[in-house]
Amino acid sequence: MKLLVTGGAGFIGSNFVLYMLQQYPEYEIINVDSLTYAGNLENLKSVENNPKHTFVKADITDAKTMDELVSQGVDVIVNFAAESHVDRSILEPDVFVKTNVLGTQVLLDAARKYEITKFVQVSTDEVYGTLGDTGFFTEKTPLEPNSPYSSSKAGGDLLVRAYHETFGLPVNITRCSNNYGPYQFPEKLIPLMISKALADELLPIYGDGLNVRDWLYVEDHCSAIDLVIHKGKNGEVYNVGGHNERTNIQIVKTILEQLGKPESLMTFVKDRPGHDRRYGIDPTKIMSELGWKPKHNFETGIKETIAWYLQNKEWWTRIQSGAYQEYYAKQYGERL
Ligand code: NAD
Ligand code: TDX
Repeated sequence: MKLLVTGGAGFIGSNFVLYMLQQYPEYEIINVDSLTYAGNLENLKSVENNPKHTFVKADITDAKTMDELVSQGVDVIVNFAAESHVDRSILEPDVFVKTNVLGTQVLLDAARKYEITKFVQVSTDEVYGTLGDTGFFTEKTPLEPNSPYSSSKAGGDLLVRAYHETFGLPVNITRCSNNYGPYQFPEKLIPLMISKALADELLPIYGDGLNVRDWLYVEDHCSAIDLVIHKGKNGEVYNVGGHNERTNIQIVKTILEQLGKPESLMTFVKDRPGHDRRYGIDPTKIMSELGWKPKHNFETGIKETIAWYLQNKEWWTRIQSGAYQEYYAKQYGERL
């Protein structure tokens, strides 16, 4: 099998490439990534000499290059490439629409032209909007995205759906909850708080800190996508999550406790505009129809993740570069 993986130098994409090369040493992977601030070839160091893995630096909105790549006998496309950070989408929505909507359409056109056997769109629970205190997102929950990020992901999802309905393209959409684990860029809650706590800096908690996210260890997301590639019924959406709901304050306190740092580092800052209150996934469909089961529980997963960030300090200090500092000043300048 030959896979075109987009965004495979990012957090989940690189974990997925490493996972697939290990699970299926006979599969070929073309990994295409434009290496934005979030893409990092260091994540792929262990497979740089693997002849089954080819890295191509290109943008998914570049139709000519995507056509050329898919024409090389690709069977399956897994689309991870995206602008992924909600706060950045509030500062600069345009690039989110370009990559997450237009980029998806470019890939769908190439998929259609070369009659690939599966197109997997890696999407997010954020397209469903927000939950109140009770209930869960199912695949039938209406799409009510609230941020430029989630609305651009919903736009991509709708195009994927349309290419199935209109052209019969064999597609699946996965909608996973918040991931955590190695190689996550330190702008996202967990690695940001780890890096700040280690530096004894203030940890910025938006609003009252009682927003709830449903956390899944990244490897469990990879195993879900693996199953969808091989067993997903064409045209279907699969929600992915492990029922690990935590408030942001609980997450931050866990990190501080593990690192032996004081809770006085927590500081409450101005809320994120349009901040979704709660996400919670009902994973019944992927569990019962495809037999997916997460392997990691949150308590051990978070410990392993903190240990990884402690052991790989160079990885994240290197990427906290000038460009990141500029973003951070824009994002938090008025809050801290
Ligand atoms: P990330 O920001 O870490 O990685 C995104 C990757 O895409 C980067 O390597 C970047 O260089 C690349 N990229 C961006 N624009 C591109 C373009 N125009 N052309 C080619 N490559 C481009 O994101 P992530 O957290 O790994 O998320 C991966 C996917 O999973 C995204 O589609 C995201 O919406 C989805 N998702 C993420 C989470 C999460 O918790 N992180 C949860 C559910 C779904
Ligand atoms: O500094 C912070 N302080 C804070 O309180 C940051 C960065 C976040 N938060 C809060 C906002 C959210 O309630 O923590 C929660 C998690 O924030 P993020 O890590 O930015 O994730 P989220 O907005 O939930 O989106 C993530 O999960 C779904 C990913 O970034 C998306 O790509 C994915 O689709």
